[in-house]
Amino acid sequence: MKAEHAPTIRRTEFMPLPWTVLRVDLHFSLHPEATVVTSRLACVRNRAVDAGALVLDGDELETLALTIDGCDPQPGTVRRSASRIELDIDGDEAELEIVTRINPRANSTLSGLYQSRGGYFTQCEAEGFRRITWFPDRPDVMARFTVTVEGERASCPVLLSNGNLVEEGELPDGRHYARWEDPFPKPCYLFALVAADLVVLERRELTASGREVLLQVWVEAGNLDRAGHAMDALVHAMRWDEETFGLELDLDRYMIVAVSDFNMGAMENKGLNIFNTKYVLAKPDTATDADYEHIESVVAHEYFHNWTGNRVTCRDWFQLTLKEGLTVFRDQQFSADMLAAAAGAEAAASARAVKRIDDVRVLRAAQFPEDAGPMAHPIRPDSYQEINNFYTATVYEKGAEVIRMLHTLLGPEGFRNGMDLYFSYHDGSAVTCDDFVEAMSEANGRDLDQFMLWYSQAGTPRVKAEGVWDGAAGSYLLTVSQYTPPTPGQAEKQALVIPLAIGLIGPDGEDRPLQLEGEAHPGGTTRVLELSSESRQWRFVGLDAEPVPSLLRGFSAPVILEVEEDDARLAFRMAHDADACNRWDAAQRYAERVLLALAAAAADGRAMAVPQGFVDAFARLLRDQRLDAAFRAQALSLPAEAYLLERMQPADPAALRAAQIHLGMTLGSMLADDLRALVEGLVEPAEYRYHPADAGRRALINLALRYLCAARDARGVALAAQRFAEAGNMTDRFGALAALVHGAVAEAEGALAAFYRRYRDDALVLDKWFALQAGMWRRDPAAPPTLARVRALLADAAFSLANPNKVYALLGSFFRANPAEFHLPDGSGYALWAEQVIALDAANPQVAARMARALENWRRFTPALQAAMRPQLERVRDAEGLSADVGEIIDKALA
Ligand code: 0A1
Ligand code: ZN
Repeated sequence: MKAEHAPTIRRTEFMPLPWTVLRVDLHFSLHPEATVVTSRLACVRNRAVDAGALVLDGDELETLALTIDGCDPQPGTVRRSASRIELDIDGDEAELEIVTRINPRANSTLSGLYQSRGGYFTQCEAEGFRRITWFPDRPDVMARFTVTVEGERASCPVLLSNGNLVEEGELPDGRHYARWEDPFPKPCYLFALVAADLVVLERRELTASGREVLLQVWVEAGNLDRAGHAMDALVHAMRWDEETFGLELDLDRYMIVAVSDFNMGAMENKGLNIFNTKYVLAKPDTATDADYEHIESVVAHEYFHNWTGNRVTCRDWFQLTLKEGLTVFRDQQFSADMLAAAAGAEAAASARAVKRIDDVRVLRAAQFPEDAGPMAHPIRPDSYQEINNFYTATVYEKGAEVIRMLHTLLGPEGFRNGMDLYFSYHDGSAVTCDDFVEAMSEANGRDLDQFMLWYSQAGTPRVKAEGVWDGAAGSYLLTVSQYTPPTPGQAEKQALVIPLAIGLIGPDGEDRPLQLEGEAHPGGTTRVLELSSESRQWRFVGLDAEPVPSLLRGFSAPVILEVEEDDARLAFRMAHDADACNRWDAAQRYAERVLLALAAAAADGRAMAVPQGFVDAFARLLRDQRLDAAFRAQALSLPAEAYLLERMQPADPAALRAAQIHLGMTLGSMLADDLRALVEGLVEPAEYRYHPADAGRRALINLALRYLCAARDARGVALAAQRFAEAGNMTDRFGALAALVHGAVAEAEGALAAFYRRYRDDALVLDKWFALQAGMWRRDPAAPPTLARVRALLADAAFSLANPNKVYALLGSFFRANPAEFHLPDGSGYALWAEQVIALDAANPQVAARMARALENWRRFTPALQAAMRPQLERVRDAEGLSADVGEIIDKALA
C-alpha cells in the first residue's frame, strides 16, 4: 500500500530564497557506477530577504563531504534530510564545497546524470540537477557555471558542457578532461554534460552583427549522413529569429547532441541542447516528411528557447508557460513562415493554413480532453504534486494559443514592440507571466487585466453564435455568447477576452466586405471581433443577400464554437469558405456529425447509412485540382479518434470504431475511381527532397491508398503493395505499409515482415513498426485482438521498456491511438495497462506517469467500461512503492 500522498506545492506560497548562488564550479570524475561530483558554490545572501538558512535540494545523493569556507559546519547549524540540507551561516557570503557520489549506470529515470549506450548524458529540467549534487534547485537561482569533465578517453572521447571550451588535456590511466565556461548566468535546470563516443557535423555561420559562430550536431558514428537536416533547421531558425524578433545567437558555439534514451523531445540547455535522436536524425530512406517537419520545428523550438527561456527564464515552475507557450508560438510561426517561403507566393497562404490546421488538430486531440478531465489546469497551474506531470498540452499548446491571441489583438508590430520591451526589462532574470503580459500591455497602451484570466481559468470556453438576417434592411445581426464549464476546483468562471475572426460569405460563395452599423465604410472581408463580456451583438450592414457566417477564422481562439449549421451549410462552407482553416473545419464538423450518427446507429444495433450529401461534398474536395495537395490531404482526413470520443456522450470506442470502419469503406468504394486516378496521376519527382509541395502530394497519395485499402478495393490494394515494394523513400514506403496494415488486407503481414527485415537494426524506424502494429484495427471480429499482438511485441528482441521511444511507440500508441482495441469489454486492455504502468514506474516514473494518463478520463466512458477500469486504477494506486508522479495522476483520476 502506498503510505502517503506527496505534498501539494502551491503557486501562492512562492517565497524568495534567503541565499542564492553567484558562481558554481563543478568537477566530474566520471565512472559508470561511481561518479564523483565536486561542487564549489559562491553563495550570497539575498538582500531582499531578512534572514534565513541556506537551503540545498538533493535526491538520491551519497554525500562524501560538505564544508563551508573550508571548515566543517558548526554543530547545531545543519539540518539534514534525504532531500534537503539547511545551513545556518553567519555573514553575507559563503563558499561551500560539496562532494557527492552518484551512480549513472543505475539511473533508469533519465533525470540527472545517466548512461545511454555507453555515454553519459544529463537531463536537469525540471528538478534533475538535485540528483547530481546538492544545490538550491529552483529556476530563480541564476549562477555562472564552470565545469570540468574528466573521463575515460576510449569510451568517452568527447567531453562537452555548456558555453566555451577553455582547456583540455590528458590524464594518467587513459583518462582525459575538458574544462568549459558558460559566460551567462543560468538556472541549474539548463546545466548539461555529455561524455560519449560521438562524431560531429559542423558549420560556421555569421550572425546578423557579423560574429562568427560554430554550430555543431553531435551523433553516433554512422549517423553523420542523417544530421544535415537538423543543421539546416538550426541555421534557418537563427536567421528567422534575427529577422523576426531581432534576436541573435549570443554564444560562440552552439551544440546539439542526439541521444537514444530520452524522456521527452529535446532540451534547451544553454549552448548544449540535448535531443532525442527522433528529433535529429533524418535521411530519405529512414525518415518521413512528417519526421522532417518535426525535426525542423523541434530544433527551432530549442533554439528559440535561448531567448525565451534561457536569457529570460521562469521565476518558479508555475510560470512554465512563460517560456513554453511563447516558444511553441514562436516555433509555430517559424514553421508557417518556412512552409510559406518554400511554397512560393501563390501557394503561401494555403501552406500557412495547412500548418495552422496541424496545430489545431493537436490542440483538439490532446488539449481539449485534458481540459475536460481530472487533470484540467490553467496554463499557469495553481498547484502540483509533481512538476514533471505539468509539461502538458495545456501549458504548451494552449499556452501558445494564448500568446497567439495577444499577437492577434495587438497586431504583429504591437506584439514585436511588447517583446522588445520584455527583453529590455527582464534580460538576465527570472520572471513571471504577469511580467510578460505587463510588457505587452505597456508597449501597446492597452489594459490586459481581463486578458490575464486566460492564465488562471481552466477549461475550454464554449462560444455560441446566432445570426438573424433582416432582408429589408440588408443587415445581419450576430449574437455571440461565451460560457466556460466548471473544472476541478473552479466552479465559477468569468468572461474572457476572446478574439473572434469572422467573415460573411455571400450566396455566390464570395466573401462580402464587412461594415458594422455606424461605420462609414466597410473594412476588409475578415475582421476580428472582441468578445469580452458574456454576450454581445454586432450588426453588419450593407449586405445584398443573407450571408453564411464563417466564424473563428484561422482558429482565432482556443474555444469550442457552437453554431447551428445544417448539412447544406457545412457543404457550402466546405466548398467556398475563403479561410482555408475554416474550410477544413467545415469538413471536420460535417465528418464529425456523420461519424457520431453512425456510431449511435452502431450502438443501437441499427443499420449504418452515410448521407449522400457528405459523400458528394467529400468528392468535390477530392476532385478540386485548384486546391493544393497538402490542403486536400488535411480536408479529407477524418477528425482524430480522441477528439471524437471527447464529443461522444458517453464515449463508446467500439461503436465509434464501427462507424469509422463503415465510413472509410463507404468513401473508399464509392470514390475508388477518383482515388486510384489520384494515386496514379500525381507525378512525383524521382529524387526525394523534403519540400512542402512534394510532401503534400505524398500525403494525398498515402491518404488515397488508405481509403482504397479500407474499402478492400483490389486494384487499390495492388497499388499500395506495389508502391510499398518500389518506394524510394520512407514517406512512400511507410505510407503504403500503413494503408495495407490499416486495411488489414492479406498483403499486410508480408509487408510488415519485409519492413522489419530491412530495418531490423534501425531503432528509430522500428519505432514506426511498433507503433503501426499497436494501432491496428480489427476489421474481422473473429481475428485475434490487437492486444495479443501488443503482448507478443513486448517480448520482441527489439523492444525495451527502458527506452522511452519504444514505450511511447508500442504502449503509448496502443493506449492512446487505438481506443477500440484498448478498451475491450473484458477489461484485458486495462489489465495490461496496470501491469505495464507498475513495471515502468519502478524504473522511470516520468514515463510511467505519461502512460498512466491514458486512463485519466475514464469517467467519460460507458458504465460497463468504467466498471472494468476502476479495479485496474485501484490496483495501480495500491501498488507497492508507487512514485509521486503516478500517484498524482491516479489520485486525481479517482478523486
Ligand atoms: N524544456 C523542454 C522540454 C523538456 C522538459 C522536461 C524534460 O525532462 C523532464 C526534458 C525536456 C522543451 O520544451 O523542449
Ligand atoms: Zn520548450
